[in-house]
Amino acid sequence: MIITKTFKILFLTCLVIFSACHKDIQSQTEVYTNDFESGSILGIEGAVQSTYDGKKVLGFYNNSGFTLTLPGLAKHDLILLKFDLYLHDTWGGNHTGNDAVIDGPDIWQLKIDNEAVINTTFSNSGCQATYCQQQSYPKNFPFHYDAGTGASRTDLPGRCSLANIPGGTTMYRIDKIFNHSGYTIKLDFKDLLKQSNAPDMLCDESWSLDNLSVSILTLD
Ligand SMILES: [Ca+2]
Ligand SMILES: [Ca+2]
Repeated sequence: MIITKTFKILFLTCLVIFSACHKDIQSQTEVYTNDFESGSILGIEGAVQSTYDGKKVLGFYNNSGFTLTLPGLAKHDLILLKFDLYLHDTWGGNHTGNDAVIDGPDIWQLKIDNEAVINTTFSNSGCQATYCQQQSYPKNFPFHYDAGTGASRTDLPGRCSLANIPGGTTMYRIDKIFNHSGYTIKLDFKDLLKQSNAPDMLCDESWSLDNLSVSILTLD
């Protein structure tokens, strides 16, 4: 298990910093962790607290999101972000609709210090032989993968427009390393959802987030 984790960190490091492939991770320190069960939202702007599937989460968001700012970080070369991202209801991925209805693309973003490091789409449409609203995740938009590619859970119930329908929510366990060395980090989690014919946007499609962890890493 330890070998697998170490290998993964080294592999991801090589993806992030090609010139640093000969370097090893020297230290890893978790500087923020929150499962939101206590209600603590220190350092978070735009926090909305709700319960989904029996767990307290940040959300639900549509055309909005939240910002976590962490000052006073020790010297580091990389950051490791982990979180559970829940996409609720009728996310349509790359689908853009037609002249009558604009229904996408359904974009979700993570920005680090105002730079979008994740800019992707998710789809809950499922895929049949003749119909599939594709998504960009696990790559950035525009890319083409089947709905649900990379998801950790595809059997969760919808929240509002697909309430209680299995598969109406998908969950992605995000676990990524990024370049970062600044004293302060600002993390923006947001969406740019589109659905011009929805009477209630938040009910039509939304997202929430749980189990957020931020670690700083140093290289040899
Ligand atoms: Ca929670
Ligand atoms: Ca949409």
